Amino acid sequence: MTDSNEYVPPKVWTWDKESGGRFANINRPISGATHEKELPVGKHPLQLYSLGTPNGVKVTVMLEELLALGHAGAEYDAWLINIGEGDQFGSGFVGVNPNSKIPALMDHSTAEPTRVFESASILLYLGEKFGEFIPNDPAKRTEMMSWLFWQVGSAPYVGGGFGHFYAYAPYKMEYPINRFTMETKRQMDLLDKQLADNRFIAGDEYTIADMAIWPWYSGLVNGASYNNAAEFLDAGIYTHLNRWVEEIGEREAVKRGRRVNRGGDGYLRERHDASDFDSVE
Ligand SMILES: N[C@@H](CCC(=O)N[C@@H](CS)C(=O)NCC(=O)O)C(=O)O
Repeated sequence: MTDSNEYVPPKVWTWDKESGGRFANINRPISGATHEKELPVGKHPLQLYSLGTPNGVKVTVMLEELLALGHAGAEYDAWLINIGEGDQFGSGFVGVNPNSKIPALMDHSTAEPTRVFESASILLYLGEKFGEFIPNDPAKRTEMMSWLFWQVGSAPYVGGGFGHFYAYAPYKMEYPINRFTMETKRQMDLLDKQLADNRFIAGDEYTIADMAIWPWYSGLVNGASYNNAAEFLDAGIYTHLNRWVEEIGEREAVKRGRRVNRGGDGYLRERHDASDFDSVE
C-alpha cells in the first residue's frame, strides 16, 4: 500500500462533474427532476418503468411468475427507463419514484392510482395484492421478510461497492476492491450455508426473497456481472449457491422476466403482451 496519492478532503465538498468512471455523467448530489417528461401509459393496470438490471429483473420475474399462475390482473406494460441517458430524472418518473431509481410501478387498478417504488416494496405489494409467494405461516413469513430486507441492505455493498470499484471506477484501487470483495464473498458464503440446508432462501417455499436475491447473486456466480467477476470471486466454491442459482434459472417465468427491458437479440426493450416474447424468439 502506498499513500503517495492520498486524497486530502477539502473543508467542504463541492460537486466535481469530472470525477470519472462509469455513471459519472448521471450521478448528482441533488434529488428531483431535471426536465419535464411525461411517462407513457399502456393498456394494462400495471405500468412498470424499469430496466433489465438485477433490481429491475426482480419485478419482471415476479410479474411473469404471477401470470404463470394464471393471475390475469398481473398483465403489465414494461417501459424502458434508460438510466444512462438520465430518464430517471424526468418529471413523470420522479412522480412515481422521487428517489429517481428503477424499478418503479404504477397500479391503475386502485381507486386512485398507487405508486410503488423500491424493488422489495414492489415485490411485497404484488405478493400481497395477489396472495402469492409470501408464506402464510407467521414464522415462515418472518424468515422470508428477514432475507428480503437482508437483500436490500446487502446489495449496495455488491453493486455500489464491489462492482463499482472492480469494474466501473476510472482506475483500480486495492483498498476498496479488497474491502468490498471481502464483504461480497462473505455474503456469498452466508447464502451458501443457508442453501446447504434449505431448498429455497427462506425454507421449502419459493418466495419473493428468492426473486430479490437471485438476480444479484446469479450474476456473480455465472459471470454475467462486472466483466465476469466469477473467477476473481472464486464463485465455484459456493456449491449450494450454484445449485440454487441453476434451479431458479430454469424456471420459465425467470427466463421470461430476464428478457424484459433490455436491448439485444432475444430481449424486449418494452413488453406489452405475453406474445411479445414470441416475436423475438
Ligand atoms: N434500493 C433500490 C435500488 C434501485 C437502484 O439502485 N436502481 C439503479 C439501477 S439497478 C438505478 O436506477 N440507478 C440510476 C441512478 O442511480 O441514477 C431498489 O431496490 O429498488
